[in-house]
Amino acid sequence: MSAVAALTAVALPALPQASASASSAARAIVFRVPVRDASDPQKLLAGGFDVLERRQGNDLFVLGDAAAGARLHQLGFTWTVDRTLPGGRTSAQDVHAADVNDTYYGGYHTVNAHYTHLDQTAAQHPGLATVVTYGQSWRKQNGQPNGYDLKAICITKLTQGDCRLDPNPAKPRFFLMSQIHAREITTGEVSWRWIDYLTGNYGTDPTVTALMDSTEMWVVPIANPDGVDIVQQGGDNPNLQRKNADDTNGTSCGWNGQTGIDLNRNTNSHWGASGTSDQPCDETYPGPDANSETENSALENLFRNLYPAVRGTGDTTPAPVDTRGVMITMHSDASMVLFPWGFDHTVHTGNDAALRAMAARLGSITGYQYGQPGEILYDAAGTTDDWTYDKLGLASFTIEVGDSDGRGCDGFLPPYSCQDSYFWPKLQPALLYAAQHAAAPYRTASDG
Ligand code: 0X9
Ligand code: ZN
Repeated sequence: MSAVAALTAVALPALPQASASASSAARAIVFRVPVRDASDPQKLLAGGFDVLERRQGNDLFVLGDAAAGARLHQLGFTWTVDRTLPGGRTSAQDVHAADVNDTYYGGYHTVNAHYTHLDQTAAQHPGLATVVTYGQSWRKQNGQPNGYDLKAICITKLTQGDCRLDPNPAKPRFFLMSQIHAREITTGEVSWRWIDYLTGNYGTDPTVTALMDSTEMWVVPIANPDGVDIVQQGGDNPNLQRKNADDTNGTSCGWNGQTGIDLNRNTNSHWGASGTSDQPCDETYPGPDANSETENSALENLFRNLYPAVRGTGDTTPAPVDTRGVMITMHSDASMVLFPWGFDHTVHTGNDAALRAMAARLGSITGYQYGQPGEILYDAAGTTDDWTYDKLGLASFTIEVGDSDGRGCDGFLPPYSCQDSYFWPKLQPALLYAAQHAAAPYRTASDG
C-alpha cells in the first residue's frame, strides 16, 4: 500500500480536534509535507496534526499554526508553506470551502476550485442547481494519485422531475462543456461565469428567469480533470497538456504535454478516419480503440441519459425537425464556430441548413468564422460534437474561443484579466442564444 493509500484507510472525519491546530485567533497555515514512507501518514495523525483530505502525488497537507510547523520539524518532517489563511479559519472543512479560491497562473481556477464552485452553487441555490457525479477520471479509476471524479451541474428553476437522468424530461436541455483539452484554460472560466450568470440573475433578470423557468442548463466545466491537474501543476508556467493522463499506450512520451489520449479524437463516431495520428505520443492520438477512455465513455453515458437517440444511422439522415437539445463544447483558440461533420467536410449532415444557420448566428454574435471544421480549419474525426450529433441527433457545436479582436488575449494561456474584460462579455450572448434555442434548434435556427 502506498503512503497515500495508507492515509485514505484512516477515518479522517473521526479525528479529534488536533492539538497542533491553530487557535481561532491565530493565522492558519497549510503546510505541504512530503511523505517519505508508508508509516508517515499514521505518524501525522497519531501526532494530532490536522491532515487535510487533499493530497498531491506523495505530498500531504497539514493545517496548523507556526507551532505546528515547529512540531513537524521536531518529528523529522520537512515542509513548505502551501498557503496561509485568514485568521479564524482553522478546520479542514473551512479549508475545503476555501478551495473555491484555489487558483494558478494569475487567477485560473484549479480542478478542486471548479468542483467546490459547483458544490457551493448548489448549496447556495438549492432551488436552482444540483450537482451530478457521472464517473471517474482515468487516474482515479486506476487508483492513482491526483485522480478526480467527473462532475456536472444542472441549473434550472427546479420543479419536480427536473435534472433527472431521464432522456425524456419536461424541459429541453442546453449542454455546455469545457476543457476536454486541458490546456484550453479559458474555456473552463467561461463555464464558471455561465454558472454564476444563471444562478445569480434568476428572479431579477427577466431573460435569465424565463430561460431558467423553461430550460435545463447542464455544464461540465472540466471534462478532462486529470489533464487539467497536469496543467495547473505548472503554476505560473502552466504545462501545456492537451490529452488525458492515460499513459498505458505510450509509456515513454515524457511528462511535458505528450502523454495521454486525445479525448477529442476518441469517440466512436468515424473514429480514426481523419485528423488523427497513430503515434501514442502525438497530440492527436485517438487511443487504442474508439471510446477507450473513461472520460469519454462516462460522458457518453451521461449524454445518453439526458437525450433520446432520435437520429437514424447514415451520414445524411436528418434528425427530426422537432428534436430538442443543443450542446456546445468549448475549445480554444481559433475564433470559430464549428458544426458536424468534422470527420469529412465534403459530407454534409441531413440538418446542414439549420446547423449552418445557427452557427452563422453564433458567429455573428461572437465575431467568429463559422463552418464545418474542414471548411475553415481541418477535418477531425472522433470528436465530441460529431458523436452527439451522430448518435443522438443533438444540435452540436464547437466554439473555438479566441481573440478575434487583437486584444492581447490569444493563445492557450491568455492573461487572466482577459476572462472578465473580454471573453465572458463576448461569449455570454452566444451561450444565451444557444440555450434559448434548446427547445427546437432545427426549427428555430434561422429565426434570429
Ligand atoms: O483539433 C481539435 O480537436 C480542435 N482544435 S483545438 O485547437 N482546440 O484542438 C478542432 C476540432 C474540430 N473538429 C470538430 N469540432 N469536429
Ligand atoms: Zn481543443
